[in-house]
Amino acid sequence: MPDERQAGAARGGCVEAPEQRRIVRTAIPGPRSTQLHKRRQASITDGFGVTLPVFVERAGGGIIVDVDGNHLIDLASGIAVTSVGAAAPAVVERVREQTERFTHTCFMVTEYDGFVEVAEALNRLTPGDHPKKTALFTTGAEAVENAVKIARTATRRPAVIVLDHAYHGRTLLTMTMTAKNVPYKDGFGPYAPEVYRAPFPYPYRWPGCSRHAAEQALDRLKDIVLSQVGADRVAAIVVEPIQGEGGFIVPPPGYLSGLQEFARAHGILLVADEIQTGFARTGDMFACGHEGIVPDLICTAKALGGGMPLSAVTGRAELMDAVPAGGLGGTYAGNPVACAAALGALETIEQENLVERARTIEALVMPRLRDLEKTSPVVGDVRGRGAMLALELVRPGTTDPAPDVAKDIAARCHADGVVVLVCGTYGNVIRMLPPLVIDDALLLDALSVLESSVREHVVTPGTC
Ligand code: PLZ
Repeated sequence: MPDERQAGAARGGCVEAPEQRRIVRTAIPGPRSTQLHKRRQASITDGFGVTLPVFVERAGGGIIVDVDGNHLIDLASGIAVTSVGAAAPAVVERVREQTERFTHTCFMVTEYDGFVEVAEALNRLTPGDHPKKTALFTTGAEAVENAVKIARTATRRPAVIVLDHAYHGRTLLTMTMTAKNVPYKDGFGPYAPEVYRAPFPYPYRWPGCSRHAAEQALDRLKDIVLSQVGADRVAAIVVEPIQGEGGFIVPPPGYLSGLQEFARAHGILLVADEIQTGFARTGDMFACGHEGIVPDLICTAKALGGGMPLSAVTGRAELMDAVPAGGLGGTYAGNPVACAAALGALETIEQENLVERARTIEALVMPRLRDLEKTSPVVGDVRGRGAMLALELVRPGTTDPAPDVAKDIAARCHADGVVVLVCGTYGNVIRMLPPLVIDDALLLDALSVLESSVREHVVTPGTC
């Protein structure tokens, strides 16, 4: 057991919050992480990848402490999960209290109030003031699968429309709905039927003038629905209001409202996948809020559970009630400990005004990313909203994706103690998803590391 954890155990299980400062004591990964990683390789399937083979001892605020005593700045939040930090006091306290009372009953066997309270909170917080109901599940993919099941039952239609660059999960249906082949789909087919794909308006890569991207993407989608699939066969259009894994792609103004208008006109349900964007991340409680759209169903997960596995589908009450009793569920759906954590996370998001905090993060970071875009020929585009920000790396003077450059810059950040993630259909986007509670000083330190990693890359001969 690492010394610091022993000290924590000696204090009666009370682990000290990590010092909010970047400290690089060893090579990253250090010797203890390397040793543990060897054990992992011998015992765990190669099917799981890893961004940074560092083993974590504790985490909190904007810091991850590894087993070698390095303090890494967290710009990943475990992929947009720990928005309130990885050990937020309100989450820890409610989880502790709940686990002492009971860890599980199965909500389909006997009920508990945490499930009801989370559902009430989601009905209140999600866009629109119409009557809403909620179903809780465990993972994001499960929420998307269930949204499709609900949409099919409510409309009695089979087809689902998804978009280029979309990511919806790894289960059979959600993998089918996901756009990118390697690593998500390759070799895992045959895929689920009745899933059709339309273009997503990716401003940086839209052929011709990006000013027409919203309108042209909508025209293509309408054509696919009306002339290829048949509008009266389409149950739902599923959209990430800002695409996550696909590369932090923000659709141009007018696209989401155009989608909503078209869906309504044809009795098609609009399903927003806000699994990555939800709960203050983009500087609004939900990314749908930036364009004022009100989806029929909204899928949430990640930040909802404050680090515990919890997901939800929230939507118009009459749609949610279309499924007969017993049609939805799951042994662990809305587990009581996860619900307790969610109540702590939601309380923190609201009380600490993390929506505003995400906007402040954008105001601190975006101007510096824009400078980087102007001065570094490998940076083709910078984009995002709130605390969901990204750089797209290209071959200088072109828009050709440069995944090797993204990988090299991420590796330099990692070596200097900053955890960033790479994403994008072409693997060439570096994304930033800091916990919303990160200190300004830490955030700016991480940004300086990112800036020098980009600049150092450029001066290294022969790499691009
Ligand atoms: N919808 C928009 O971002 C999960 C994927 C990590 P689960 N994104 C992280 C990986 O490589 O497996 C995600 C998402 C959006 C759905 C999901 C799926 O959520 O909780 O991973 O099932």
